[in-house]
Amino acid sequence: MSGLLSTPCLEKSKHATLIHHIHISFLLLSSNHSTHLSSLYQQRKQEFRKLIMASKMTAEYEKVFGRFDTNGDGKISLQELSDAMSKLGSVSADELQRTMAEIDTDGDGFIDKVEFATFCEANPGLMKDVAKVFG
Ligand SMILES: [Ca+2]
Ligand SMILES: [Ca+2]
Repeated sequence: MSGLLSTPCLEKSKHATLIHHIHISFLLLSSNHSTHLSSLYQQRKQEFRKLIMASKMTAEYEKVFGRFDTNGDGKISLQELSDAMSKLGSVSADELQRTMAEIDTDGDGFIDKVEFATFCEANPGLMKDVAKVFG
């Protein structure tokens, strides 16, 4: 049993080191403006987001995210958020827009897993209620 338990810990510290490395190159690249480096920077940024996601996304968040993301494309649209929120109780269009704006921090109109996990972490009480309804 202890052997089984030690694996996720190792994985976690490996992630932490990787995140650290990528974060450093991220900082270095962001100070340079050449086109080549800026595309590299975009790539790094994506890798960085994936790593953040891997370290933040717990099994519980995954499960709740899956309930919201009904078409399974890996992001939550305004319509999917609306469907999910109506299951929790009635919400006005205004509340829906505000919730979307609050969670969708990069403003692309969709909630991705990083944004979702960040919101879950910031609102543990709310997420418990949500998990009860969708769990
Ligand atoms: Ca979706
Ligand atoms: Ca977004």
